[in-house]
Amino acid sequence: MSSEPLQSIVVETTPFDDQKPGTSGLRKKVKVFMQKNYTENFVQCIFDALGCKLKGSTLIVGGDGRYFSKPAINTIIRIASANEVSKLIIGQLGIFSTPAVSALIRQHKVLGGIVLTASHNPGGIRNDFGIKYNIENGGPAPDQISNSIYELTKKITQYKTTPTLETDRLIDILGTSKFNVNGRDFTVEIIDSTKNYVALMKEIFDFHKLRALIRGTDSRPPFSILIDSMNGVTGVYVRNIFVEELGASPDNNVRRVVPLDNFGEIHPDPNLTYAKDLVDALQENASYDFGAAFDGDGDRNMILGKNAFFVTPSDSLAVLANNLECIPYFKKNGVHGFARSMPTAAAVDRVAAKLGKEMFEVPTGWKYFGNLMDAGRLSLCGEESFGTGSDHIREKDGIWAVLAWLSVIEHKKMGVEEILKEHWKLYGRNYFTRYDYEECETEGANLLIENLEKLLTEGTLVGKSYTAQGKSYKVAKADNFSYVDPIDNSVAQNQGIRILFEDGSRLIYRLSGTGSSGATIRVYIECYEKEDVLTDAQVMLKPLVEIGLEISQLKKFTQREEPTVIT
Ligand code: G16
Repeated sequence: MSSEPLQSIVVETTPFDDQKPGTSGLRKKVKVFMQKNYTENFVQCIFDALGCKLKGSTLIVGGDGRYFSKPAINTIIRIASANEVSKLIIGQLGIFSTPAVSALIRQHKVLGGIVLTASHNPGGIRNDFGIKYNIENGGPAPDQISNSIYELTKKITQYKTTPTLETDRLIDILGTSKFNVNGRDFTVEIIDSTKNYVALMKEIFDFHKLRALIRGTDSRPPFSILIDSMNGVTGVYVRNIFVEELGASPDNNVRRVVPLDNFGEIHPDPNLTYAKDLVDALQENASYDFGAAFDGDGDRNMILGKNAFFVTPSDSLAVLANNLECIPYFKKNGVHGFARSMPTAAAVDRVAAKLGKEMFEVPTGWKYFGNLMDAGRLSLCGEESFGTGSDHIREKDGIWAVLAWLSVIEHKKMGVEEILKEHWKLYGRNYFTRYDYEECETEGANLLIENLEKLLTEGTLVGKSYTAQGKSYKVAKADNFSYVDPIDNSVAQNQGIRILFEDGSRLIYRLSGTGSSGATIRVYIECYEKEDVLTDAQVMLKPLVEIGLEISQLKKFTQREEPTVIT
């Protein structure tokens, strides 16, 4: 608490040429953010991009607690105070999951929030840090705001700060501190990181039923879960929700639930490669009925059944869409439309068609769902990149997805594998896999995309047949995906190269927008089978994978024999 009048100052600076936000905010190595004025410049540009709305505003600030979070938050506090922000609401120790920030922005009806995370990218001094801005609906800034932030970073000459504002231990202790900066009040409120989010989950789901599922009843044995926070921010929420509220055992049902600033040197990305520990744990111990993992900032999720039966995110979305009525939130609010990102397999489209719901296909990036939700046309959406969520907030939400799955399991009184098999029997199966080639040479990756674009321009792909392993596929359409937002008519172009075959199979290529070094090439492969629903996905998709590598000449452009990650 300080009432002594403080004066802000103006600091001269020069622009950095690498502050273009990616798929979701600016993500770079910690050492890049540590450069003199680097973080300051970016934060000032966020504020400048907000224009006159900033004056007198309140913002939420917090993140996954990764290395460099505290100095970044202190910088934000000082720069906010000098830019006439009225109040910052910050998670204790700087901790908020990404979904929790979204929930708080909405609950407090504030201007927006700053989320400090590089999501699923590794943390620690040698790894990644990130800053992203979320708007008043709680969602990631749309392209138009990110672009104006980027334009400002290219010409910034000064930033404003209050160097004498004492930030030492400010974010460690709950409570409100008031400052007087340039004669104006500036407040910093430090709040509990979990309280609001836990209350929201209790409104959405029937915790009584979920507790009975996990603890067991006289007529039903406990449903044994293993929830893995991968040393990320969800640890604090998992302890609170699954252990304290739902009665899970702190020793047997949850793991890696203490958030670490370097995630214990693991890659906190919930997929079959980086969450292999969890897969192994479920394979080794058949008494577990269910497994789930989250990424560093808590917006991604992976769902596993007994013996580590893997649910693709695309199937996860379709199953939830088909069963939403068992969740109190949807009973109360109704189910409007569904949506998925373009590379996500089209399993949910079949559910939408059957249930007579609107269905949207948007570019990769959660920011593209926000307008549809705000317009009341979208209730549930997901992405193949392990994101699932609903219109309760405007970010994807890992813990929400797990609670939704447990609700479906409780309602249907079936295990994960049984639920999937029933679903495929009813709808057929969209087989899907994604090949990631991480940290490739940027030049080779760009040439690969340019070469594909050339094929599109030449128009030689359409009508051509490709054969591999005795299976033939004829190209029906090939393009670079573009999207017109049905609400504000904004256009997003060049969102991924699509090769669509006559039988509905698809090959998609795009460069990741979330990496911090080199280029990551993603190849998405999908086919649909009405009857043959129980073949292993990698076996089923092998011919298409071969064709995908042939068309793109991936090995030639990257010198890579194998992908880094297959999901
Ligand atoms: C971000 C976005 C997601 C997107 C994902 C993958 O996730 O929020 O909407 O699907 O990136 O992006 P890319 O394929 O460009 O790497 P997160 O969890 O990293 O914030």
